[in-house]
Amino acid sequence: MTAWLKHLPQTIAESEVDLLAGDTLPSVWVDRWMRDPQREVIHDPKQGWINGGTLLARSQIAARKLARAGVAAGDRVLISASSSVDLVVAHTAALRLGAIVMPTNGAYRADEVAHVVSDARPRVAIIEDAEWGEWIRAVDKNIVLTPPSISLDEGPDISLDAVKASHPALIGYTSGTTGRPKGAVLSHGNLLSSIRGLEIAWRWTSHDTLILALPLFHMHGLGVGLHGSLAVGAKAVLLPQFKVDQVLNAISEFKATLFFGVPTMYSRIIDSGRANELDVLRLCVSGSAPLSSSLHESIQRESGQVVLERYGMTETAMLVSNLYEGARKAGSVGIPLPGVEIRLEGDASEIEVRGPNVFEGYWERPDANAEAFRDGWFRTGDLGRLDEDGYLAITGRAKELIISGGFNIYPREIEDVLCEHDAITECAVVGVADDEWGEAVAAFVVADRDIGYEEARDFVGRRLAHYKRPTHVRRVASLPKNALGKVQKHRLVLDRDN
Ligand code: MLC
Ligand code: AMP
Repeated sequence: MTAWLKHLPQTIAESEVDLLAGDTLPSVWVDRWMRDPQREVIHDPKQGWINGGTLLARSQIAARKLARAGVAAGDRVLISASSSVDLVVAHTAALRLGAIVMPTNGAYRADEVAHVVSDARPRVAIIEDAEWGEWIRAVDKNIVLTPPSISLDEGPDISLDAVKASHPALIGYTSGTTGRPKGAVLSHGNLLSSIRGLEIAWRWTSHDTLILALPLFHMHGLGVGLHGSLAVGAKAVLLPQFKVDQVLNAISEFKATLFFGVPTMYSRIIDSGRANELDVLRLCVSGSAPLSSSLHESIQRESGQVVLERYGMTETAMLVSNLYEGARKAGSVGIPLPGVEIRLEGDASEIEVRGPNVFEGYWERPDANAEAFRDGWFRTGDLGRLDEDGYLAITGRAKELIISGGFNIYPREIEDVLCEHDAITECAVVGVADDEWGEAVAAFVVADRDIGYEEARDFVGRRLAHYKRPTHVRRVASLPKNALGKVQKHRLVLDRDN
């Protein structure tokens, strides 16, 4: 039996599942907004509720402005801003125009911004930080800059919504296994099929209201929370920051039914002593990083909510999920979502995936594509085990990756920066278990003099996003190496706290 049939409600037969129904996300959204223009769709603290009719009109105007600035179908538009109605309008406008959106983490510093800009060469950058403008223009002075409100001249009426499922929609930057971040190109069909799968699996309907405090520059907040809410005609309440009190107050104020978060968010909700207020929700979802069994149990004990854990990636959108009606197992990410197939390969049992949600490849990186796929299956770099019910547990990673508070950190990037420090001759960075963040960054340095914790953090923080700063810094006489001179990271262990 196809594993994913377990996600279907009794009312839907396998033959009725059409993961590309509507063809593209913008066409599905536009259809909803035209059919029910009065319906409230998005709320932000500044603009309040915006209905479908307003989104339709505002995204059309924004698209004309982008077109006037030179954006044509297939051109890239970088978007980096905190969550707001304006950001949603800008994003939907770019997609309706057929542009490829590059959602970019606002914590990036100059080098990180320069890398994605020179790699994907956006025509327009929608940003809220003047410093970013300088960094972007240093790469290419012709890139048009605008705040999320799109303060550009409006062009003539143009035809929108002409994209097809096979056309590229997003470039999400991720480092995969090695090297500098690569752009994973997701098509409209990839994104739509993932949302259609979640719509079925999580019984997501227009009656739902999601509290969305995740940033809108990653798959979790953008590709699941925002895209899904817009596609099923549900409501989304945007919170530009994650503050426990604001989230819990919003749940009650907006009579919310859904909350999606990373484990660090759930851990903070437990620490607040207000976790019982999650009890009114229809569904709590966790993803992007492992949810420990103890946190899963605490949430259930405090609120009665059995959190549904799921697993996804930038390259694939959502892959596997626990069941809505059926077991939600702590420590497991569940069963493949509709249309998704998984297999475990090699001695290490690497998780490989196939399905309409899986991206075609990295932006202008045929070399990386050759490594990323094996016989048409995408190699996730995660290791897994299947139990007797077909539930997948993630048991480890083949790729060098630290996940801190749901953000991915690649040790190599921090090592390269630390090695620029004039007192550091060698260094190695590893992830260590951390109660709040899941994992934290530990740097082991060989240095001519003592490098203080603050000095190392500042040094990294000036060059890389804040969450990549080391939480632990150790000066060591030498790094453990094997006969070939490769650092044996498993032998780097913290003996005491900073
Ligand atoms: C903030 N800090 C972090 C951090 N976030 N440090 C390590 N890891 C992080 N993730 C630092 C700040 O710089 C600050 O340092 C200190 O922690 C306290 O900051 P804060 O204001 O309390 O943090 P906050 O802004 O509340 O951020 C915490 C958070 C955020 C959990 C809300 O990290 C977050 O939004 N995480 C979600 C990431 C996400 O969306 N991932 C999805 C990836 S998609 P100092 O020194 O100034 O005190 C994906 C696919 C899939 O993985 O399957 O979903
Ligand atoms: P990203 O590249 O930011 O999309 O992150 C994807 C990675 O996050 C995956 O390859 C996993 O390693 C990890 N991940 C996502 N969801 C989970 C989860 N529920 N449990 C453990 N790891 C997860």
